[in-house]
Amino acid sequence: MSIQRTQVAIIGAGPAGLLLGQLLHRAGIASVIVERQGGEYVLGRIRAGVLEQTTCDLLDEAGVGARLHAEGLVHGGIELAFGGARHRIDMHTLTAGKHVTVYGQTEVTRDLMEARHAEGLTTVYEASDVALHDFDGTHPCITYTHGGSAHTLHCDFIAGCDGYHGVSRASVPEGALRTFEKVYPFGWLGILADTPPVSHELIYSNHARGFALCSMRSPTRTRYYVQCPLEDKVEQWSDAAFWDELRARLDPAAAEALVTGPSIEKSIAPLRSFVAEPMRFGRLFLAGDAAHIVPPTGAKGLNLAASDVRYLSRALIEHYGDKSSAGIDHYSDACLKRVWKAVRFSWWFTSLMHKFPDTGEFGQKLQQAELDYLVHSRAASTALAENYVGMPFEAAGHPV
Ligand code: FAS
Ligand code: PHB
Repeated sequence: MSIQRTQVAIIGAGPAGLLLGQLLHRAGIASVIVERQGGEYVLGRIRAGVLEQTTCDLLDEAGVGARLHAEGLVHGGIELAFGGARHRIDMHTLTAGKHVTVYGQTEVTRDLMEARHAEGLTTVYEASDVALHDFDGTHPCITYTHGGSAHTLHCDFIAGCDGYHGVSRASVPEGALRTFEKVYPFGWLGILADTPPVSHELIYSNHARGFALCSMRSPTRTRYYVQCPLEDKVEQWSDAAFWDELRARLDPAAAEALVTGPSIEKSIAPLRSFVAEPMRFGRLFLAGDAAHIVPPTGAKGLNLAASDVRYLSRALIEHYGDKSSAGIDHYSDACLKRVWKAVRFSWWFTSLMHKFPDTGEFGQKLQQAELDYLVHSRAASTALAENYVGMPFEAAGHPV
């Protein structure tokens, strides 16, 4: 049995937990991260690909932005494909100079892991039976098993960064939490391949056969998705079947330009919108997917995790530095104002771009009409652009 102590116990070594640990360390605040999986397993999960500028700024603040700036692809626009044609949304112009950066979540996680290791900070991988205690009091702690031994980690605060299926939200007393959820009647089948991108920017395609997305990780590595039935299993989809379906959902020019190759990863992700309120319980703070989930259509999941960590790191730094609890007391409200705007945008963009079994031809005609309006209205395109590049942090009278 080991007894340890730190200032902030972080559960989960995904992007939220690692980024929080790094920002706290740079402010002289100690943390220990406890992670259920091994490091290679965490890196093996292929997820997000698009970073908002505010996320990039935060990675710079954490001292891990070098490779991002060297290898990340700066994108000023996206393309919407429908009715056999592609229409570019010039986000850079419509948002007076903003852009997004294409840089995979795997690389963000790797950069954060390497920085934490280089600083000699503690991350306990392959920890099991993680449990949270006394976070409604002033002396919280977590217990866990590692290497066959029981461990207790005493702390001042617990950051629940353990994702949608984690233990943190599940540890909140019954009735203290309100949840809001919408499950979509389809999933995304994603493929990673070492092939050149079909276009230099992302293509979101609304097609009668279903949604498709052409994304990338680098000039030589692509990430593609097709909407698929919820009951599909990834084993049903050969590479050839995937490429044929993707090609069938693209405009003729993109279909012609598509370069196929063997998949190096292939997986199906379900789509849901989910928010848990509030995001703070005494000395426990939920951040990232532990508190909310969005369908990946708007590329918001990882960026929302970074947004929560921005608020939480500033609140904890204020607590230890200025002995003020203002940021801590404001944490949940500040996060949720931004979370719900991203949840709405992700729901709207998902509703616009996907084929819904229950809305039939009338629903598809409405989608075509909205897309036609969207690409020909500066006001509508601007609304899409400013949400996609990321809403500004509101000066809410607290550290932002
Ligand atoms: P994460 O889920 O990344 O990390 C949580 C960590 O906690 C994990 O490492 C987990 O092993 C650990 N953990 C869980 N339970 C624990 C316990 N009891 N004890 C200790 N550790 C525990 N977003 C996009 O923007 N675009 C996408 O295309 C996209 N695709 C996605 C596909 C999938 C299958 C999933 C699940 C999510 C996807 N997302 C996407 C969203 C994703 O990028 C998340 O928003 C992002 O990973 C959030 O980061 P974290 O909050 O750190 O949660
Ligand atoms: C990705 O590259 O994985 C990606 C990009 C944009 C999205 C979703 C996923 O909206």
